[in-house]
Amino acid sequence: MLLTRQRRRAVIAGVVTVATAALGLGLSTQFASAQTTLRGAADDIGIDIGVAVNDSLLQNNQAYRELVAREFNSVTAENVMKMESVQPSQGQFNFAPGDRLVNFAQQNDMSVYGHTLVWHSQSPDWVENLSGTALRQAMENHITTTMNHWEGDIFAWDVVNEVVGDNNGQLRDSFWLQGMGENYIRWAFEAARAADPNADLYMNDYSIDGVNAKSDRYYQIAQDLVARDLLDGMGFQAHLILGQVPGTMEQNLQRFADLGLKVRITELDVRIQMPASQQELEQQAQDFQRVVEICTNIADCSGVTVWGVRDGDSWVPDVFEGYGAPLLFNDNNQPKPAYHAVLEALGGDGGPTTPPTSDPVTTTPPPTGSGCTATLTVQSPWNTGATYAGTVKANQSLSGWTVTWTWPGSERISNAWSIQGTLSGATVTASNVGYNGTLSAGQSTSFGFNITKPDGSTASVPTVTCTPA
Ligand code: G2I
Repeated sequence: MLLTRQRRRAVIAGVVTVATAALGLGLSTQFASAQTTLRGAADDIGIDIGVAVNDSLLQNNQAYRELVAREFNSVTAENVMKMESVQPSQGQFNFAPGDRLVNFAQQNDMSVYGHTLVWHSQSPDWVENLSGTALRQAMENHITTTMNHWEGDIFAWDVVNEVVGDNNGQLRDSFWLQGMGENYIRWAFEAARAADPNADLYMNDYSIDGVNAKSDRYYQIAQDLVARDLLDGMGFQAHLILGQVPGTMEQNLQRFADLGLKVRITELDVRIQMPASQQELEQQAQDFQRVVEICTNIADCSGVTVWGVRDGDSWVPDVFEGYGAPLLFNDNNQPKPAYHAVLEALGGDGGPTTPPTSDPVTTTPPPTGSGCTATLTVQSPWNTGATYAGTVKANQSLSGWTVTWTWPGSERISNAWSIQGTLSGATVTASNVGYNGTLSAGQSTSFGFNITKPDGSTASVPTVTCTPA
């Protein structure tokens, strides 16, 4: 099934009804849906959660395909729709790899975002050697032929990519600019509009996520193209560094939306200096969450696309030496803290899908000298919750035990196993259940629970008192 602009709007309309019904029944107090996949949650709120797809992994790696299809409702070709891939020799088009992605997307009910028609990088040599009218004709022919081929399959295109340089907002001094002059941008959009009037036409770039000279220049170009009805959206790549979501990002996207444009986060990743610590992975989760929230805060944000699936798939280590781990999944296809944070930001249930079995974050030092000692360990934190493991160790033989502690902040137990008692308030008084009360000296037993912490604070580790029954 094709996911066009029109269909997405219909999806949004459907969601309003469902959400209203749910509220009427009093089903939701925290407005979190029970969705446990990114795409389930994103579908509920009518936006795209996309991913850049690597063609050779798509062909050869079943686990990769399953992960993409399970978690994302939109795809972008990481490389195979670029000009050097689509038209390696003049007039000879190779659509097969792109078709493979389009077929995969249609089989899995995903939309396809087109990347990209006019870019200074990954262009074939033959086109770089043209100029003047010959270059213009080649550009227009590439746009027309490519968009016609995927008309109805690709709902939006990065018509031009990275056309502003990093030097004070000047146009990038590319072979396109040198060969045609600055009108080439408008000519590209005119060709694109004519080729597929139903596709959304975007500009796209990096380092324009906040308000700065480069995004200011895009704002000017956008005003001109909007006045000519040639532009529908602005793509913000958001290749970010840990802890550096620009403070002006929401304001920046909003000013483009206020021009009547859609906005989209098109290539999100958050790179970390390696090796990444647990604390850095938590910071990364917050960064991802913030970016997704910026999109959900803006009515005309069409979605968020992450630039790759697993950390090992990313372009980052090849280009930024010493940096890595920028994505939502690790190389065992397991979700990272950032995944849970994105799921929550989309309104889904960010709870852990695979609590880690090792590498605990924090452990309380056990008090000594009493009949029993107890510890709490944060096993798997996410932004507004965490899973804890508890242990009770008998220092003498016991026929039962009680552990108590007080949460310092908004933490509250939502569900627990292998304990019972007064669990849900700020002060917890929990006792053994039937099977784990009798312990001989030196023996240990375990229990566990999940908490919610609506204020997003760090999961704390309170001091636990253990008392024999
Ligand atoms: O550079 C990151 C992204 C910046 N915005 C535009 C995106 O299109 C760009 O994507 C990256 C791909 O993720 C990389 O996979 O673009 C790179 C090229 O500029 C891609 O890298 C290239 C490698 O450098 C080549 O060695 C390789 O042959 O991918 C090629 C095809 O696999």
